[in-house]
Amino acid sequence: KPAILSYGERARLHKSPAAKALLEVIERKKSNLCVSVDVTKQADFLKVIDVVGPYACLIKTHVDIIEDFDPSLIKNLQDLSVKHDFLIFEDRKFADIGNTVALQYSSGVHKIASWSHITNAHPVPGPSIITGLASVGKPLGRGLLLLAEMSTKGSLATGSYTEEAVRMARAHDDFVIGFIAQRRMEDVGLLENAGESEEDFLILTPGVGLDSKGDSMGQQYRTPEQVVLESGCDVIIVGRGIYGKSDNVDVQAVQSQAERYRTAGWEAYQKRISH
Ligand code: S5P
Repeated sequence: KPAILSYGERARLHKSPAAKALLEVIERKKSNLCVSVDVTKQADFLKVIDVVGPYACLIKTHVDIIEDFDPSLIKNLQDLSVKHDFLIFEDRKFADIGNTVALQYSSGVHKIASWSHITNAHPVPGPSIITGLASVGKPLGRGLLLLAEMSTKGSLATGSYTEEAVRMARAHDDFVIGFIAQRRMEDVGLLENAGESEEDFLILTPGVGLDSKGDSMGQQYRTPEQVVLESGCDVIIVGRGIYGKSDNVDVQAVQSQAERYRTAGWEAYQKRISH
């Protein structure tokens, strides 16, 4: 088996500005940790991000759950992204026809494309969802992830659906930079990048927790080691495992969890590339 390339080597080879930027941050900060900040108040949102920022390569948002949203939040988020050197991923999960998703991505209250380096979409409408989003995001140097699999119990995104997602990405690799998935998907030919192929999709994986196996609403957790080492994924996405209970942000606890997951993710990666 040929040696797996490091994040830094992959950054140098990558053609997508968004993928390149993410791989560079990962290498620079020695962090493959994406923190998902699913809290509903601006103040908590910014507080958590300021605490976890130094440990994260990427901050994942659901901007539509912020109750007191106003445009200043975006400016503050961007300032934190510069201060702590991370990229921004609005987890919008677009799922409509091309024309509609282009409007949802560019317009409305949130104007996602103007600030989010990376976003994601369900492949369910077919390739037109990619061309719709690309019409807005590509000129801005943004990148798209397709949801090829989900972390939840009973997910329908399996088998031929997952395969079709990979096929769609390959046909649009000028804008699609990778997948939300649970594994490398080598059965559909997604190889660990060994520098022998032009293709280099990133695999970002939610459903990661060290202390819990799931929640009461279908979420399922695996450990960073299972995700990065055993399943060959590139980035771990961790939410409640880090910020805990959103109604009471304990800065000390949030910081130590971020540090813990960052270390676990990076150690799993080091084991993977040394194999
Ligand atoms: O399959 C998925 C895809 C996503 S993007 N499963 C997920 O859980 N997510 C998102 O990851 C979900 O929307 C949430 O924001 C985060 C997981 O949060 P946690 O608190 O369970 O770690």
